[in-house]
Amino acid sequence: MKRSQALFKRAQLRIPGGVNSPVRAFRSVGGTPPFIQRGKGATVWDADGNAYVDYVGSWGPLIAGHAHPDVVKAVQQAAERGLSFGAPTEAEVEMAELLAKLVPSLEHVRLVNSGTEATMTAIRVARGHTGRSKIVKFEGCYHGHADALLVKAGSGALTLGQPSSAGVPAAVAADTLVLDYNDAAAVERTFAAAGAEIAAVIVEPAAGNMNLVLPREGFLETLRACCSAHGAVLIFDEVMTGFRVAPGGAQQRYGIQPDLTTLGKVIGGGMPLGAIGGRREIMQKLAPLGPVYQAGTLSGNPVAVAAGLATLRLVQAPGYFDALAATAQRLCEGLARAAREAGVGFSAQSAGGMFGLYFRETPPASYAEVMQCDREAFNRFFHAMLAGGVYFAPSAYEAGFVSSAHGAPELERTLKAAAAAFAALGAGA
Ligand code: KE4
Repeated sequence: MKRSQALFKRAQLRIPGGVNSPVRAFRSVGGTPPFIQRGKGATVWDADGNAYVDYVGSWGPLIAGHAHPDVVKAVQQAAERGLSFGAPTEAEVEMAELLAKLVPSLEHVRLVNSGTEATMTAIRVARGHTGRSKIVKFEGCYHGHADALLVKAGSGALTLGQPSSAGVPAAVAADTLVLDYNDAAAVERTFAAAGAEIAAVIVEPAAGNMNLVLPREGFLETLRACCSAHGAVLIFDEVMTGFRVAPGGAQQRYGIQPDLTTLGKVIGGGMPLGAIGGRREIMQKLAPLGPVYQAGTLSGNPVAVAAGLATLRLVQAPGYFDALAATAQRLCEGLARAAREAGVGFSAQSAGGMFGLYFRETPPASYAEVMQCDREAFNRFFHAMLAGGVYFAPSAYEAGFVSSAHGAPELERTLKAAAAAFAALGAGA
């Protein structure tokens, strides 16, 4: 990885940590991150010419694989008509109508440039709509880097949050309550004690930022019931799960209708695009109609929207989603079988086109259980797989993603590398 090492050294002279997003720096797994030069389908190549089967997919957006011809053509054609106008365009109307068709709870939609902007706006419009300040989030869920969401649990479940990042004022964190994911009883207790002060609950309806943790039976239902009973806004952060765990997102998979939904990743197909949508009466609080301000120079950017529309057209093809889910399932079954044969404590599970790999006997159902996973074993596995030409997320606390470009050859290569990696782990290497 000589060129990547030289590039990483150079990058660190001018960019904090040498990266433009922290997880890319490999600090959780150690070593030098490969500098990726290009991607095609399920494969990416690094600056030294090494090929990898890619299960990061830019952290979810590349559901149709890298450089899909339909997406590249749509981007080229849009770019030739101009990159940005700062004026309304027909494509944005098409995107809003398509999102409302695919996710019926989206009566009104506002396009933004990232998942962070979408969740930041969702919190603000929920507070504007209810006139309340407190929000509830869950330990282990990540909703982007807006101040109000960079908060960790206070000393007790009902005590107010503390900043999880420097630079977030204690006063801002104090309005965020952090509960345990999947703990429905804690949600009920919190609403019983402070329901009238809660503007919103924001949740990853299937959590993908503490590795993959699925909602327990009744958890999302409890959130829905408590928010409805106390007039709080239920926000499903579907930036990762949207068009990933089901064609209509987690709200379709689990049959729960939120008041607001945030989207990102897949809807931009790899270009910067996010969205916030939901009940008309809440969304109409947004400027220019209502008193909640929100804006963006490049919001609804025509090139990004073109990439997103082309990607969403691909995702809607008959059988597309079932094939994607089957690929993720086959990957998980194959990895679990290889680990069992090597005597390594390991489990895996998938939800639609996303999956979790765990160095523990069973998939975790809470943040505490995720913390029981053998992180050292994951790191050794990660590097053995990277050396074998398979690129998983460089952290034990991230979910993985397949694309429609992942087929039998990619699976075969992955399971061959996994057999060697688990054998080495089993031998205590
Ligand atoms: P962005 O601002 O990164 O587009 O979206 C933030 C966000 C919001 N909500 C959820 C559920 C998310 O998963 C994310 C971003 N996900 C991470 C992956 N764990 C992005 C990768 C990164 O931070 O580099």
